[in-house]
Amino acid sequence: MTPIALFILMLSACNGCAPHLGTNNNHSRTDTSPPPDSGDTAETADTSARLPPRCNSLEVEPNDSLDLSQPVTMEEWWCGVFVGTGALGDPEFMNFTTDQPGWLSVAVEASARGSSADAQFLLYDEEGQSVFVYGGLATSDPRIVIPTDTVGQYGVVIAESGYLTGDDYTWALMASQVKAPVQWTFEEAEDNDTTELANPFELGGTVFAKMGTVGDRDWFHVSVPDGLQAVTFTVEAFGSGSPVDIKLHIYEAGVSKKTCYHGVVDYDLDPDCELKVTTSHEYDVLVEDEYDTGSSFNWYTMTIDGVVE
Ligand SMILES: [Ca+2]
Ligand SMILES: [Ca+2]
Ligand SMILES: [Ca+2]
Ligand SMILES: [Ca+2]
Repeated sequence: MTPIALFILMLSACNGCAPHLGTNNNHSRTDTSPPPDSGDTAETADTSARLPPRCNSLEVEPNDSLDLSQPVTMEEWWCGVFVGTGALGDPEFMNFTTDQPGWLSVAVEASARGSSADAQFLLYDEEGQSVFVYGGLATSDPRIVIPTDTVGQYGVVIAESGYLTGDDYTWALMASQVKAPVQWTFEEAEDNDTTELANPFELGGTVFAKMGTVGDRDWFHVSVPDGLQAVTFTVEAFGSGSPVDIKLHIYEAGVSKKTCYHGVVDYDLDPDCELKVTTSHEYDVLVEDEYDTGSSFNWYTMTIDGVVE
């Protein structure tokens, strides 16, 4: 069973509930008490002396279904352990509420803290949007950084990739407000899904955009001046915490010239490519999500610039 199948199974197991936080679980941000039916609260009342390093609070089992999802406070490390002998390991359902729009970071640390666990998580919001978050390029610990336009509740399901459990299979979760990890000069204007609707792009600018829906296609058009040797197209997304894997198709005067999948090194998922300028000065760029996952979590920026001869 793949990790994705595991998550789907876990979510479908809870009374057929969709991945959203229902009214039965409507804890406020300041209410850090466990859900009503989650068992004896004494388990948290007496843990201060036993808190592991760099942990503000501990999970409360059972938290293995949406109904038992545990509210956690933002800006704090919530720590737990994958324990037990269930076929699906020990899923950890947690939730938190943002109190202001802005950028949100959700991070799970395991291997960075010496844990044996290969942690992954599913993040979902009240709209029913969800995203799977795996380890990054330099670490097996998963983290996501996304813009949040509105306040609201988010759910996190943390799981061990092989459903393994044990005393050394620890994890730590923190949701926090962060600064925007990127800068931009303008935002995309949908609908830009065809060449005719391409957003005009000024050389030297940076667009902020999203692969917002399944099937989203973002077209941009740039005219470049005389005297350029090449045009560069640089994406920032996965490397700055976005879950999206972007690819670019570049057209010169309507003719397909290049498809860019990654950066200078193959394992950098963010395209960074260059096209030599020939006789034409008209370029169109089609931005696509490699896996067409489509959600408002899937942000990216793209800079188009010129290389002078
Ligand atoms: Ca646990
Ligand atoms: Ca659990
Ligand atoms: Ca878009
Ligand atoms: Ca679009």
